[in-house]
Amino acid sequence: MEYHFIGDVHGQADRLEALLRQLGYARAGSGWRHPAGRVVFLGDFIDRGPQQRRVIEIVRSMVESGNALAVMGNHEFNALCYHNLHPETGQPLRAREGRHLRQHRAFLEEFALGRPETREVIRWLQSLPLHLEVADGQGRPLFRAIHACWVPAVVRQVPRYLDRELLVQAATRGTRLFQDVELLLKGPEIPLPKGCSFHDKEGKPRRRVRIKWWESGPGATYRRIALVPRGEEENLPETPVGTVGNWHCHGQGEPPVFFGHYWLAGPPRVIGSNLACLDYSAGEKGALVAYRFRVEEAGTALRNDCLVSAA
Ligand SMILES: [Mn+2]
Repeated sequence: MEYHFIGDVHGQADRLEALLRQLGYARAGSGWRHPAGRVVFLGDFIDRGPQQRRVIEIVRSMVESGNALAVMGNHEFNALCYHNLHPETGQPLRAREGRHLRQHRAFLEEFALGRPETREVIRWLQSLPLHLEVADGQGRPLFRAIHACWVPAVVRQVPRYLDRELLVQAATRGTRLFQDVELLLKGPEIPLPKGCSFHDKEGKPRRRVRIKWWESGPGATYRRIALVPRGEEENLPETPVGTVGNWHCHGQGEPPVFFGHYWLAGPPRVIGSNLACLDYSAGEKGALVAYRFRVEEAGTALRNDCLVSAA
């Protein structure tokens, strides 16, 4: 038995099908099937790319036929908020304008706001878990899957599924659930030291920065672990982040964590013996990347030769 973890698809159905073929899947109805494997999609299948409908059809039919599992990404979460209204104010949970509209345009072109089929797809997106741990026959954890960042203490306090009421809470800034969902689906962000800032890709000055949590730890420096547009690194100090930046809580002996979200570049590589990020920017020009995880090899270190990619 194998699990095939697939990173952020972002509307690239052709690449997804090429990758499934390489992994040994064959077409079955509107989805795909493997004789001894199933996919685990790591979220962010929607937005950006040109084939929203086809990607949703593939992912959904594979999940519904038991040929795949999937977790929710920040783009699916944002879509839930965009398409749902606050029960008291009647306003969308995510404002339908500016950056939010731009980020969601490719989806809206294929699934117009308010149409019954759009509402149906959104309801299905809401059925996806925020985090997933799969155990073997003896109840020992085999692996963990999350869109951006697995923090055990946070995962324990976040419900797996968002019903209507929890969705409203998760969309409301200031609630604990809002903070927790941000952390799991977008990853940790830390404040910069006094006087420091950098410019984001829209040129806006920022005083908080997203980090490579898997390289974090009290001794890591801001410059080394910050995720900033190219050229902005030099605005960040070479001083250690200290305790604010200690998000690497996945020691040896913990089951492997598979995640996406981080738009990595360069040749795909596992991050460590029990960590693999599978997002190599397939939403733009990068490859779509999978990790082939054999259940018999559970407990051994993750390996680069298990990575499979489709350009
Ligand atoms: Mn993402």
